[in-house]
Amino acid sequence: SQIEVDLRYALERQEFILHYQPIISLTTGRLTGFEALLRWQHPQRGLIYPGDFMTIAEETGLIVPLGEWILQEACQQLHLWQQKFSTAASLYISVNLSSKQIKQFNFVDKLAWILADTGLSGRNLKLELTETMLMDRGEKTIELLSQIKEQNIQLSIDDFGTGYSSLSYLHRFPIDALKIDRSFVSPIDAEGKNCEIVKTIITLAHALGIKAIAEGVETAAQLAVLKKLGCEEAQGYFFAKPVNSQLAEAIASKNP
Ligand code: G
Ligand code: G
Ligand code: MN
Ligand code: NA
Repeated sequence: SQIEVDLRYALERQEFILHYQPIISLTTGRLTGFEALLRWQHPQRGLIYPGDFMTIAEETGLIVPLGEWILQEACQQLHLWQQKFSTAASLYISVNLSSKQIKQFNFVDKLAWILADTGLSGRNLKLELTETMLMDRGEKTIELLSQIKEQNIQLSIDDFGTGYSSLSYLHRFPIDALKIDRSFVSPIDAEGKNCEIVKTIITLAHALGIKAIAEGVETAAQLAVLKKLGCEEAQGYFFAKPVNSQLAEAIASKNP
Protein backbone atom coordinates (compact mmCIF):
# COMPACT_ATOMS: atom_id res chain seq x y z
CA SER A 1 0.00 0.00 0.00
CA GLN A 2 0.97 3.65 -0.38
CA ILE A 3 1.02 4.03 3.42
CA GLU A 4 3.60 1.26 3.59
CA VAL A 5 5.79 2.95 0.97
CA ASP A 6 5.48 6.37 2.63
CA LEU A 7 6.21 4.89 6.05
CA ARG A 8 9.55 3.62 4.83
CA TYR A 9 10.75 7.21 4.28
CA ALA A 10 8.86 8.92 7.11
CA LEU A 11 11.62 8.52 9.68
CA GLU A 12 14.42 9.98 7.55
CA ARG A 13 12.06 12.73 6.36
CA GLN A 14 11.45 13.60 10.01
CA GLU A 15 7.68 13.32 9.71
CA PHE A 16 7.14 11.78 13.15
CA ILE A 17 6.29 13.89 16.17
CA LEU A 18 5.38 13.19 19.77
CA HIS A 19 2.33 14.42 21.59
CA TYR A 20 2.21 14.42 25.37
CA GLN A 21 -0.70 13.59 27.68
CA PRO A 22 -0.48 14.94 31.25
CA ILE A 23 -0.65 12.42 34.11
CA ILE A 24 -2.02 13.79 37.39
CA SER A 25 -1.45 12.76 41.01
CA LEU A 26 -4.85 12.13 42.62
CA THR A 27 -3.48 12.88 46.08
CA THR A 28 -1.95 16.29 45.28
CA GLY A 29 -3.76 17.22 42.06
CA ARG A 30 -0.39 18.08 40.56
CA LEU A 31 1.18 16.98 37.31
CA THR A 32 3.45 13.94 37.82
CA GLY A 33 4.45 13.25 34.23
CA PHE A 34 3.44 12.86 30.60
CA GLU A 35 2.75 9.89 28.36
CA ALA A 36 4.49 10.31 25.01
CA LEU A 37 2.22 9.38 22.09
CA LEU A 38 3.46 9.01 18.55
CA ARG A 39 1.92 10.84 15.58
CA TRP A 40 2.88 10.90 11.91
CA GLN A 41 2.60 14.21 10.07
CA HIS A 42 1.94 12.94 6.58
CA PRO A 43 2.67 15.61 3.93
CA GLN A 44 -0.62 14.90 2.09
CA ARG A 45 -2.87 13.08 4.55
CA GLY A 46 -2.21 15.21 7.62
CA LEU A 47 -1.89 13.86 11.14
CA ILE A 48 -2.02 10.05 11.28
CA TYR A 49 -2.51 8.16 14.56
CA PRO A 50 -0.57 5.05 15.58
CA GLY A 51 -3.61 2.80 15.13
CA ASP A 52 -3.27 3.36 11.38
CA PHE A 53 0.42 2.51 10.99
CA MET A 54 1.87 0.74 14.05
CA THR A 55 1.01 -2.74 12.73
CA ILE A 56 2.86 -2.00 9.48
CA ALA A 57 5.77 -0.50 11.44
CA GLU A 58 5.95 -3.71 13.49
CA GLU A 59 5.69 -6.02 10.48
CA THR A 60 8.31 -4.19 8.45
CA GLY A 61 10.71 -3.84 11.39
CA LEU A 62 10.61 -0.04 11.13
CA ILE A 63 9.51 -0.07 14.76
CA VAL A 64 13.08 -0.73 15.86
CA PRO A 65 14.70 2.49 14.54
CA LEU A 66 11.42 4.34 15.11
CA GLY A 67 11.19 3.12 18.69
CA GLU A 68 14.73 4.33 19.28
CA TRP A 69 13.84 7.74 17.86
CA ILE A 70 10.77 7.91 20.14
CA LEU A 71 12.85 7.14 23.25
CA GLN A 72 15.55 9.63 22.26
CA GLU A 73 13.02 12.39 21.47
CA ALA A 74 10.99 11.84 24.67
CA CYS A 75 14.07 11.81 26.92
CA GLN A 76 15.57 14.84 25.20
CA GLN A 77 12.30 16.76 25.50
CA LEU A 78 11.86 16.17 29.23
CA HIS A 79 15.51 16.99 29.90
CA LEU A 80 15.06 20.27 28.01
CA TRP A 81 12.03 21.15 30.16
CA GLN A 82 14.03 20.28 33.28
CA GLN A 83 16.72 22.72 32.23
CA LYS A 84 14.10 25.43 31.63
CA PHE A 85 11.87 24.93 34.71
CA SER A 86 12.86 23.72 38.14
CA THR A 87 9.25 22.52 38.49
CA ALA A 88 9.95 19.80 35.90
CA ALA A 89 12.70 18.20 37.99
CA SER A 90 10.53 15.42 39.39
CA LEU A 91 8.36 14.81 36.32
CA TYR A 92 8.58 11.58 34.37
CA ILE A 93 8.07 10.79 30.72
CA SER A 94 6.24 7.53 30.01
CA VAL A 95 7.11 5.81 26.73
CA ASN A 96 5.20 2.94 25.08
CA LEU A 97 7.34 0.05 23.91
CA SER A 98 6.65 -2.59 21.31
CA SER A 99 7.53 -6.28 21.61
CA LYS A 100 10.03 -6.22 18.72
CA GLN A 101 11.88 -3.42 20.45
CA ILE A 102 12.45 -5.23 23.73
CA LYS A 103 13.54 -8.37 21.87
CA GLN A 104 16.51 -6.48 20.43
CA PHE A 105 19.63 -8.08 21.91
CA ASN A 106 21.12 -4.69 22.81
CA PHE A 107 17.95 -2.98 24.02
CA VAL A 108 19.27 -2.45 27.58
CA ASP A 109 22.49 -0.90 26.24
CA LYS A 110 20.48 1.36 23.96
CA LEU A 111 18.51 2.63 26.94
CA ALA A 112 21.76 3.43 28.74
CA TRP A 113 23.11 5.25 25.69
CA ILE A 114 19.96 7.31 25.30
CA LEU A 115 20.02 8.36 28.97
CA ALA A 116 23.70 9.25 28.75
CA ASP A 117 23.23 11.11 25.49
CA THR A 118 20.20 13.15 26.56
CA GLY A 119 21.34 13.68 30.14
CA LEU A 120 18.00 12.48 31.54
CA SER A 121 18.14 10.54 34.77
CA GLY A 122 16.69 7.00 34.65
CA ARG A 123 14.20 7.79 37.41
CA ASN A 124 12.55 10.35 35.12
CA LEU A 125 11.90 7.73 32.43
CA LYS A 126 9.03 5.26 32.61
CA LEU A 127 8.50 2.43 30.15
CA GLU A 128 5.05 1.01 29.35
CA LEU A 129 4.82 -2.68 28.51
CA THR A 130 1.71 -4.76 27.91
CA GLU A 131 0.83 -8.00 29.64
CA THR A 132 1.26 -9.94 26.41
CA MET A 133 4.78 -8.58 25.93
CA LEU A 134 5.69 -9.58 29.47
CA MET A 135 4.18 -13.07 29.52
CA ASP A 136 5.72 -13.94 26.17
CA ARG A 137 9.07 -15.04 27.49
CA GLY A 138 8.81 -15.89 31.17
CA GLU A 139 12.14 -16.00 33.02
CA LYS A 140 13.93 -14.09 30.26
CA THR A 141 11.59 -11.18 30.84
CA ILE A 142 12.40 -11.05 34.56
CA GLU A 143 16.08 -10.78 33.68
CA LEU A 144 15.45 -8.05 31.11
CA LEU A 145 13.28 -6.01 33.48
CA SER A 146 15.86 -6.34 36.25
CA GLN A 147 18.56 -4.99 33.94
CA ILE A 148 16.32 -2.04 33.06
CA LYS A 149 15.63 -1.40 36.75
CA GLU A 150 19.39 -1.26 37.41
CA GLN A 151 19.30 2.04 35.49
CA ASN A 152 16.59 3.33 37.90
CA ILE A 153 14.09 3.42 35.02
CA GLN A 154 10.47 2.92 36.08
CA LEU A 155 8.25 0.24 34.57
CA SER A 156 4.50 0.03 34.17
CA ILE A 157 2.08 -2.46 32.66
CA ASP A 158 -0.13 -0.72 30.09
CA ASP A 159 -3.75 -1.60 29.27
CA PHE A 160 -3.82 -3.73 32.40
CA GLY A 161 -6.71 -6.15 32.53
CA THR A 162 -7.13 -6.55 28.78
CA GLY A 163 -4.39 -9.12 28.34
CA TYR A 164 -3.49 -12.24 30.13
CA SER A 165 -1.16 -12.07 33.15
CA SER A 166 0.08 -14.91 35.27
CA LEU A 167 -0.28 -13.76 38.86
CA SER A 168 2.74 -15.89 39.81
CA TYR A 169 4.90 -13.90 37.39
CA LEU A 170 3.30 -10.58 38.18
CA HIS A 171 4.65 -10.51 41.72
CA ARG A 172 8.14 -11.42 40.49
CA PHE A 173 8.33 -8.65 37.87
CA PRO A 174 10.09 -5.52 39.18
CA ILE A 175 7.29 -3.19 38.02
CA ASP A 176 6.24 0.12 39.55
CA ALA A 177 2.66 0.59 38.36
CA LEU A 178 -0.38 -0.97 36.74
CA LYS A 179 -2.14 1.25 34.20
CA ILE A 180 -5.86 0.51 34.31
CA ASP A 181 -7.17 0.25 30.76
CA ARG A 182 -9.77 2.86 29.86
CA SER A 183 -12.31 0.16 28.93
CA PHE A 184 -12.70 -0.40 32.71
CA VAL A 185 -12.85 3.31 33.56
CA SER A 186 -15.38 4.37 30.87
CA PRO A 187 -18.33 2.34 32.22
CA ILE A 188 -18.18 4.10 35.61
CA ASP A 189 -21.33 6.24 35.48
CA ALA A 190 -22.49 9.44 37.15
CA GLU A 191 -23.63 7.49 40.24
CA GLY A 192 -20.22 5.82 40.47
CA LYS A 193 -21.63 2.42 39.46
CA ASN A 194 -19.71 -0.24 37.50
CA CYS A 195 -16.46 0.27 39.34
CA GLU A 196 -15.86 -3.38 40.38
CA ILE A 197 -13.04 -4.16 37.94
CA VAL A 198 -11.26 -0.88 38.59
CA LYS A 199 -11.52 -1.59 42.31
CA THR A 200 -10.06 -5.08 41.83
CA ILE A 201 -7.08 -3.80 39.81
CA ILE A 202 -6.32 -1.08 42.37
CA THR A 203 -6.47 -3.68 45.15
CA LEU A 204 -4.14 -5.94 43.16
CA ALA A 205 -1.66 -3.10 42.55
CA HIS A 206 -1.60 -2.27 46.25
CA ALA A 207 -1.21 -5.95 47.19
CA LEU A 208 1.85 -5.97 44.93
CA GLY A 209 3.12 -2.81 46.63
CA ILE A 210 2.88 -0.71 43.48
CA LYS A 211 0.82 2.20 42.14
CA ALA A 212 -2.37 2.20 40.10
CA ILE A 213 -2.70 4.69 37.24
CA ALA A 214 -6.11 5.10 35.61
CA GLU A 215 -6.42 5.82 31.90
CA GLY A 216 -9.27 7.41 29.98
CA VAL A 217 -10.77 9.44 32.83
CA GLU A 218 -13.45 11.59 31.19
CA THR A 219 -15.82 12.64 33.98
CA ALA A 220 -15.76 14.12 37.48
CA ALA A 221 -17.73 11.10 38.72
CA GLN A 222 -15.07 8.69 37.44
CA LEU A 223 -12.38 10.79 39.10
CA ALA A 224 -14.27 10.80 42.42
CA VAL A 225 -14.56 6.99 42.37
CA LEU A 226 -10.86 6.55 41.56
CA LYS A 227 -9.86 8.89 44.39
CA LYS A 228 -12.10 7.05 46.83
CA LEU A 229 -10.58 3.71 45.79
CA GLY A 230 -7.05 5.02 46.43
CA CYS A 231 -5.88 5.16 42.81
CA GLU A 232 -2.61 7.13 42.84
CA GLU A 233 -2.55 8.76 39.40
CA ALA A 234 -4.77 9.32 36.37
CA GLN A 235 -4.86 10.63 32.84
CA GLY A 236 -7.69 11.27 30.42
CA TYR A 237 -9.70 13.90 28.58
CA PHE A 238 -11.14 15.14 31.89
CA PHE A 239 -7.68 16.57 32.64
CA ALA A 240 -6.23 17.01 29.16
CA LYS A 241 -5.97 15.43 25.75
CA PRO A 242 -2.55 14.55 24.37
CA VAL A 243 -1.06 17.89 23.25
CA ASN A 244 1.89 19.01 21.15
CA SER A 245 5.24 19.81 22.75
CA GLN A 246 4.58 23.57 22.95
CA LEU A 247 1.35 23.11 24.87
CA ALA A 248 2.91 20.41 27.04
CA GLU A 249 5.74 22.79 27.85
CA ALA A 250 3.24 25.43 28.96
CA ILE A 251 1.58 22.87 31.23
CA ALA A 252 4.94 21.71 32.64
CA SER A 253 6.04 25.29 33.33
CA LYS A 254 2.87 26.06 35.32
CA ASN A 255 3.21 23.01 37.55
CA PRO A 256 3.36 24.51 41.08
O1 G B 1 -1.97 7.94 20.48
P1 G B 1 -3.21 7.13 20.47
O2 G B 1 -4.04 7.77 21.44
O3 G B 1 -3.90 7.01 19.17
O4 G B 1 -2.61 5.69 20.83
C1 G B 1 -3.09 4.52 20.27
C2 G B 1 -2.17 3.37 20.60
O5 G B 1 -0.91 3.52 19.98
C3 G B 1 -1.92 3.21 22.08
O6 G B 1 -2.43 1.96 22.45
C4 G B 1 -0.45 3.23 22.25
O7 G B 1 -0.03 2.13 23.04
C5 G B 1 0.11 3.14 20.84
N1 G B 1 1.24 4.07 20.78
C6 G B 1 1.19 5.41 20.83
N2 G B 1 2.41 5.94 20.81
C7 G B 1 3.27 4.89 20.76
C8 G B 1 4.69 4.79 20.75
O8 G B 1 5.42 5.77 20.83
N3 G B 1 5.23 3.53 20.68
C9 G B 1 4.47 2.41 20.65
N4 G B 1 5.08 1.22 20.58
N5 G B 1 3.12 2.48 20.67
C10 G B 1 2.53 3.70 20.73
O1 G C 1 -2.88 2.08 24.84
P1 G C 1 -2.42 3.36 25.39
O2 G C 1 -2.86 3.48 26.78
O3 G C 1 -0.97 3.61 25.28
O4 G C 1 -3.13 4.47 24.56
C1 G C 1 -3.49 5.69 25.01
C2 G C 1 -4.57 6.16 24.06
O5 G C 1 -5.72 6.59 24.77
C3 G C 1 -4.16 7.31 23.20
O6 G C 1 -4.62 7.02 21.93
C4 G C 1 -4.92 8.49 23.77
O7 G C 1 -5.17 9.47 22.79
C5 G C 1 -6.17 7.83 24.27
N1 G C 1 -6.82 8.54 25.34
C6 G C 1 -6.24 9.21 26.34
N2 G C 1 -7.15 9.72 27.20
C7 G C 1 -8.36 9.35 26.72
C8 G C 1 -9.69 9.57 27.18
O8 G C 1 -9.97 10.17 28.20
N3 G C 1 -10.68 9.03 26.41
C9 G C 1 -10.44 8.33 25.29
N4 G C 1 -11.50 7.87 24.59
N5 G C 1 -9.19 8.10 24.83
C10 G C 1 -8.15 8.60 25.54
MN1 MN D 1 0.18 3.67 27.04
NA1 NA E 1 -3.88 1.77 27.90
